[in-house]
Amino acid sequence: MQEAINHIAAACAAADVRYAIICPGSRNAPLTMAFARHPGIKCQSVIDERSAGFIALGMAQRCSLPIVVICTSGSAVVNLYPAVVEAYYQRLQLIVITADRPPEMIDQWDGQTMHQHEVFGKHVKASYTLPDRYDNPEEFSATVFEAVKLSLTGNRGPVHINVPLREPLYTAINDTFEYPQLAQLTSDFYFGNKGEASDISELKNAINQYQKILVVIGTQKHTEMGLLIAYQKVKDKIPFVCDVLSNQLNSSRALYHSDMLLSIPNPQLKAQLQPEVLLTFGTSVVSKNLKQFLRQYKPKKHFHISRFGETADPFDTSPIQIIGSDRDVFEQLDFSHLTTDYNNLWQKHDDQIASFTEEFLSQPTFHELAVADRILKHLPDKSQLQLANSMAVRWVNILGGNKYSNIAICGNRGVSGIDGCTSTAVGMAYMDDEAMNHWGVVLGANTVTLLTGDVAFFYDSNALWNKFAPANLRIIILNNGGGAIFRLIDGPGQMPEREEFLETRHQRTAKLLCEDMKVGYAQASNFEELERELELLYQASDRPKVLEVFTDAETNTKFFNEYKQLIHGLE
Ligand SMILES: Cc1ncc(C[n+]2csc(CCOP(=O)(O)OP(=O)(O)O)c2C)c(N)n1
Repeated sequence: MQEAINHIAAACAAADVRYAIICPGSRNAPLTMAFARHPGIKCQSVIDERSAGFIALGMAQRCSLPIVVICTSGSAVVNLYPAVVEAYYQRLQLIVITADRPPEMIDQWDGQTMHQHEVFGKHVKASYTLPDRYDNPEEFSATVFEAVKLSLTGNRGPVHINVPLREPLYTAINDTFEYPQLAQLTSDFYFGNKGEASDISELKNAINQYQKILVVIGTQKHTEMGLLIAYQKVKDKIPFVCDVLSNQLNSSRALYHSDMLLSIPNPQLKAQLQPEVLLTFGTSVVSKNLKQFLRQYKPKKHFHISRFGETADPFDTSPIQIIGSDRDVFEQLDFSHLTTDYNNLWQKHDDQIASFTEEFLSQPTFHELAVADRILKHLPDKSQLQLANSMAVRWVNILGGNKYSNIAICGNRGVSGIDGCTSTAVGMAYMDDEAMNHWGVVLGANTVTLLTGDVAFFYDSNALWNKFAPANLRIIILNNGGGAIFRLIDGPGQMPEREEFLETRHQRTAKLLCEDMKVGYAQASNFEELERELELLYQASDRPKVLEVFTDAETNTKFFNEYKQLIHGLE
């Protein structure tokens, strides 16, 4: 049996797997041995499967390589589910390998046994259950190679490989394994798998016919050079709205404050800003105000441009799908007839919000929006920012955090759970710490900062329960004593159950947890402490560091409401 299992590791290595996260267990011991002894695969141990899934996801967010996560049978498998779903919606190349019992043992009251075949349902690109006979190892490697390739093909995504394992499991404890030599996935595969380019005549006609062309860039993993070049050509004529996870156009004069701009309840202004033609790139947008604006003030035509095509219709505008590279599409379009009026209108309002926000945040009161602003201004150059769900990602969106040059921003907006944000940051920091010499990874170890709320942090505190917690990781906890989002969003405001059942108020701090996990810890409760601790936070260390910033939820709410009111009053 072990020989067949070794073919799984060999096929993964041939398909460019360099990293595997392995969770403990007995049923998966043959897999553990096969991967841990493979000379081309670096393995790390993570105990908690939910955290392991998100660590692998953070690694996949940071690089182009397929990332393997392995666990034992039973409930261990479904603890990977949150990360699998998130990877599915973020289109990340996660290779989930689960040990299973042989089929005759399912439903026989045996321990750690459940239905694992296709357990991730529609949230994987494909599910495979390998044979429970081991006399044809080539079948194992062929299936696994295909699975990893599928994960990397077109719109990426997770795949599930379920491996029934029959006792005895420990036949090869002292063996030195010989792995089969398999044909490698060529680099042409990565560069060659573009979709068929679309005919763009309808797009050309629409651009020629109208004046108000709006570009909206949703979540994208990397800066797309094609978009950057296009932007330089048309920036005076076409507004480019960059959502917080768009990773585009940093430090140029694109629009970063559309969230607050479009919160202004002024129908005349919105009618003026309404696009005739909408061009979208990337996937989802964080800004609810932007979504609502586009749903209500619909363009006459919406084109979505992507490499492989999409099926989503987030603004209810029936987008026409254009398959092609941004650069190729833009190069074929002529914008010479456009005036600068429409762009000037967007730009004027965006600038106004930017300068008003600066002025508002210069007040001495210590509240979370002002804290987030200071943090953004202290981020080290060329570093990574991971944003936890809840207010962290929203504050940075409101502040146009993506305008700061050289900061790459990620977040788990696939299904927006608070359950794996810290683990994702650990995975991302680990990849940067590795800084390996591979074209898929940015060279040089960078700092990764996680900005998180207190509930999200405590929810996923097992993220730090491993030996490799990377030294380049910095965690900033915005501790307001609960899920303060439920005070800030429209709806739950005065609901009597809010504090107990939504906000879940608590008195916890991260101090003891950090001591326990041997992680650096500091606190701040005013601007002076915050400035001082932010300076210290980014000094080099051999372990991760946490800075916990305490604010008062009521003050945060009061100032945010005041900020919104004042913005709504801007002419
Ligand atoms: C797994 C999961 N459970 C529940 C939620 C619903 N939820 C969204 S935000 C939030 C509270 C987060 O609180 P915290 O991390 O302290 O951030 P804050 O609201 O204070 O910004 C909850 C429970 C979720 N998004 N994901």
